[in-house]
Amino acid sequence: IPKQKLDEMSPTARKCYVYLNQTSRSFAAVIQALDGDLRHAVCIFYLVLRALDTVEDDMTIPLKDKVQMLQNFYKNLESPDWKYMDSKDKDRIVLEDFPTISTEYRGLDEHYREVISDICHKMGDGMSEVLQTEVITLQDWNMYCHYVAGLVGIGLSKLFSASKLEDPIVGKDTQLSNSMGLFLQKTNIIRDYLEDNIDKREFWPRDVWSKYGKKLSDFQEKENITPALHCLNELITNALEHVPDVIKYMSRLRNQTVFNFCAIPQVMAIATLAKCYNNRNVFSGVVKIRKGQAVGLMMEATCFQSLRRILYKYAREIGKTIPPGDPSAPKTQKIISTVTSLG
Ligand code: PS7
Ligand code: MN
Ligand code: MN
Ligand code: MN
Repeated sequence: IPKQKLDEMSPTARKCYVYLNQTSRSFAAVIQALDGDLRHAVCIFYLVLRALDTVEDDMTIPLKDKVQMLQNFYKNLESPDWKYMDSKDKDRIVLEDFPTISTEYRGLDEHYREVISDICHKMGDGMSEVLQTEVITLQDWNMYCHYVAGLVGIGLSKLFSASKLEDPIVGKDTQLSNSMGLFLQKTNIIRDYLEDNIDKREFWPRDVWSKYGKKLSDFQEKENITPALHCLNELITNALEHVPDVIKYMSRLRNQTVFNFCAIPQVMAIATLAKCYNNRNVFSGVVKIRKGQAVGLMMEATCFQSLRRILYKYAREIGKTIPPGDPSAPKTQKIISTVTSLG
């Protein structure tokens, strides 16, 4: 943000950008590059959801209290004094200084406020529902991902259209916005197998992993590596099913800053999936794309043609590494052919 703009900003607005940069490695730069008043709306949307997710992730809050907090969270947007001082999370600042964020929320245009409040309400309800049940079927998996990421895509798309930087259809077509979020969230859940397992959180759907093992944590044992990889490859194949929707969604965007904001997380996700595919390190550590690769992707993903080139490249890379005897091989092959032949 230019220095002159910073000088004009109120102290609470300025603090919000400090919190954005403190709490997000992946979104801070692209949010700050957004045009017009969309930038501030998305910044506040991010911080509100970061606060809600910090409550969801806090394993020290008793279940009953957490359910109440999540369901009522959207009401805090209207309460100038609400804050929460008992979090130990690395991002606790957004809860401890929530009054700064809610002050900025209340200063937003009412079209933006409606979207943010509605998504926050639905996400809090969804998170509290999922807390009390296990992710069993693929339908459960899609449902959880809808609550924590599909709704983000739907809300962001409505903000884009409300800003007039994008056509009304972008905000109305919730199926495609949902897919944009699901692709990111599934990638996150697949990659974070070990981290979530250590935290005793299970996001891999049981109907899938139970075909390959007795317990999800058994995939950490060296002797189970073959079924573990088969399970991993099946989930990656499932995530790839969202790519055709991602391409269609991205083809509708007209504003360059909105395009970059949307494209960068999607190309990071497909590069991450390509790196995780059939990779045993998912079960023993963190699999992350290299910094240089990430920077290259961010610079390249600035127009529809290059975005498509990147998606094809990683899809083909996965296609080349399908191991013989993998139970999902025909399905994987099929979705890769679909993605690489889209006109
Ligand atoms: C409002 C930019 C662009 C149409 C906090 C962006 C956590 C993957 O928890 O921080 O650390 O493992 O790595 C972001 C669609 C949401 C979905 C969801 C809101 C894309 C609260 C991102 C960010 C829609 C629930 C962050 C979904 O991952 O996860 C804004 C279009 C927050 C997007 C969470 C996850 C996001 C996530 P963690 P990360
Ligand atoms: Mn969470
Ligand atoms: Mn989280
Ligand atoms: Mn995660």
